[in-house]
Amino acid sequence: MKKVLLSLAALVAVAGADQLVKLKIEGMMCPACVKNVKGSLGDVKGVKDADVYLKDGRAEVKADDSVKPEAMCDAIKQAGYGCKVAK
Ligand SMILES: [Cu+2]
Repeated sequence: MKKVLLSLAALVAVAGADQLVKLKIEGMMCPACVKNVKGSLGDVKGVKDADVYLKDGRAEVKADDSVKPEAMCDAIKQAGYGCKVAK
């Protein structure tokens, strides 16, 4: 039993790692767009925080390591904006 608990703790530690993903976003025209994009990103499971920059047309997303950047872009595209993962 003790062994199981220990490996569970190790799993949580691994899953708890964060990544910072940079996205290029097209089509944002005003603060409402920023809000839409932020909201869409927030709906993606594992996303913890998102900074969206209207003037630069980009976003920085803090998320769990398990989240695929493509999933973030898909959510933004569904909201009607263009999105590419910036490298
Ligand atoms: Cu707008």
